[in-house]
Amino acid sequence: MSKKPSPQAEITSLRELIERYNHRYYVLDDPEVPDAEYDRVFRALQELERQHPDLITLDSPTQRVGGAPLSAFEEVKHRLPMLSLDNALSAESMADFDRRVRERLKLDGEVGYAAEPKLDGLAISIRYEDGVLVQAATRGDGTRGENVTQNVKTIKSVPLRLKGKGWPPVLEVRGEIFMPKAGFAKLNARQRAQGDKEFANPRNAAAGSLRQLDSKITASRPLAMFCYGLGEVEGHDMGDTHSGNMALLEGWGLPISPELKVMVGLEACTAYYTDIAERRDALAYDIDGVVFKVDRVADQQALGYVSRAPRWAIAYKFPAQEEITVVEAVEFQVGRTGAVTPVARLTPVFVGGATVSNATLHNMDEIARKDVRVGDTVFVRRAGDVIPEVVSVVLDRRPHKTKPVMMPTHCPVCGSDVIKPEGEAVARCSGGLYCAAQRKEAIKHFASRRAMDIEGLGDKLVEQLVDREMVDDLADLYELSVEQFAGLDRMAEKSAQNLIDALAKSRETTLPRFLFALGILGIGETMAANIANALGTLDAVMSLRLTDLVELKQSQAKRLREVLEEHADRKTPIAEVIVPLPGLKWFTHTHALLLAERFESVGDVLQADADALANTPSVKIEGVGDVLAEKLVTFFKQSHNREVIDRLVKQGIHWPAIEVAEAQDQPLNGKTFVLTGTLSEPRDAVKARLIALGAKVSGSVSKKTDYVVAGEAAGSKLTKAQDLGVAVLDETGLGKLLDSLK
Ligand code: D41
Repeated sequence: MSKKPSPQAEITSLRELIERYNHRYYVLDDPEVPDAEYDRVFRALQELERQHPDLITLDSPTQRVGGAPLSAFEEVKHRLPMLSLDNALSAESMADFDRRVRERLKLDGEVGYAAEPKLDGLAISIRYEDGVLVQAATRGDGTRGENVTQNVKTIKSVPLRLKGKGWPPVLEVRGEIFMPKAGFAKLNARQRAQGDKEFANPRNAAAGSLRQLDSKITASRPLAMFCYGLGEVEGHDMGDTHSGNMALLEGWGLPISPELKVMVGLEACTAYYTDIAERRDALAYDIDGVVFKVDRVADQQALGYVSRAPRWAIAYKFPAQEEITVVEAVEFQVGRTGAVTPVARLTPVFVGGATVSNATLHNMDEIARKDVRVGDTVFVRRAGDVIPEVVSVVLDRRPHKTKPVMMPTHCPVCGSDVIKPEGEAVARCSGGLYCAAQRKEAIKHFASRRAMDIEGLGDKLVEQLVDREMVDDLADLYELSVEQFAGLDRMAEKSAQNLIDALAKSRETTLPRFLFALGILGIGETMAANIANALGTLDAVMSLRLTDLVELKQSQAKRLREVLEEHADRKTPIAEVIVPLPGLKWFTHTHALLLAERFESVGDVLQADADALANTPSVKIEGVGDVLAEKLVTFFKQSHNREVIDRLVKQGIHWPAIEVAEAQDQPLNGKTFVLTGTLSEPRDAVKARLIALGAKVSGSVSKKTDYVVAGEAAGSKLTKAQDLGVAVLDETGLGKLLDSLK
């Protein structure tokens, strides 16, 4: 029988085990054991340390969160200064940097650079003595920083004790502390739920978290760190290259960037920069450029420093995504659905690689929340291909006598009333297609690539057509002649003819495209396809009744009769039954319409037996609920809509017949898929294939999801699927599943 280990031996082995689990989980992103097992081991260590308090050491994992809140941070003088980084903001200045390096090193050939994304976080210095974390300090002014040891120790990817062998007795590492995007989103959701202030961006959240005097708060924040360099090193030589040194750190359990690579020569560096720029949004953390460092340490020493910045390193930054500028005016735009959106007209500013002179303010609630006023200096943000937006106001720079922005009471385009339904954020122009703005947007949508795909009928042209009253409705488009088109600004005979040809070509379409092109509120591409595939013909769609789509459940029918019995006169026409009915929360306008399709008066409803009152729906369309059903039926009921559709069909718009599949025949019927990450073919193509097999494709993961198909760089949806125990398929897995259905 083996002897029971001493408490000291047991404590040591538990600590090693926990640090190994931490490393696997937080650094390698490859958990070794389930959370419950981790918790068990952790509690066992806590218990042993409680029994033997004399055995507690600073590097014990139980000491990550500990001690009372500080009253202030101590100052720390860096043994070696923390250097700053020079910036390159253009390809030319990046090329200049490389040329200077080659000249100073008197090299003919190309230089090897260690390259990695530039994290948008906070620089930190962490000191290990005899392998144990003894101090962590912020960069401060580069010479003196703040002692944030307690806080840094709460970051699980930072080892409290170095792994393996061969580390120098004194090892100071430098790196960046940051908050991954997913953790930032969760933190802000939590702040919002608690009524606390949200953070503007992950960098601010990381800074705020690291600067907490109470390390328990820091411990609750999802911080991470990557090492990017060395500070003081004593008692042991490090390697000859920066990349080699980073590999050593990695071997000792320190986190380094998974993107770190050596690039030889300027051209390779530029390619690396472009690649990272393209993958920027898919990365799990915010970055603002790429850092290049001459890889050979001897070359670094030969190059030296100028005023605290190494001559051997450069940050090649992405164009700024945030800038400040002035709001010159706030105007209101009317969209296709009548939504009146406030837009800020800005003093033009170069941001995120383009000049921005307009930014969306979303809606009045947003304006009020940010308190944006005309004359204000504001931060504008433009990331990737998203619409530029106003992020916040610089209140210090607000001029005198500004007034809050008000929503106009009348549509700025057609003068109709602007209506904002209670509880909704969006105000709408009530003018419908009477409103030129809505008409323009409806036509632009109709002509767009994914709708009727009328090539060459761009926004500017549509605006002219409506402004000159040449087009009042969608059908008018097909009645125009070459001469009429040629009379427009910037239109030659040739392009007018091209447009006529494009219109002719667009006549051959599909029913889903046509339904989508009509621009019915709430009917997107997927829904249009679902409707077309369920019903097969335009006639079937146009003759839908609410009773075909919406079901009144037995229990609801029963309750409805009770309430009507009590509250309504039998002679009251159904259309006049007051909504909401007292004591019947679910009884909406839709239900009143539903009844009105079948019953004249309250008396008729009361006479019908419960079975007859409860509808059995004859058509089930995936995703079409009560609200959408009502919009759909109402749209096709309106005579002007029917008339436009009739004329479009008379002008030769046609599509191939659709075979209506019996729902039960479809192999993936009733299965819900979520697609995430980058797939090897367009997501829409995969989606279409799944829908064709009867599946539903949803945008978010829930317990009802049957499969999550995860491509490259899948993020939070994949994590959620794993949390909920939803089956996850990679593309190969999906291929196999589809093959098995053949
Ligand atoms: O990702 C970063 N923010 C980053 C910052 C990085 N990847 N490498 C860096 N390398 C250095 C030198 C070359 C001085 C070791 C840095 C920084 N410095 C840095 N961060 C803040 C100031 C300087």
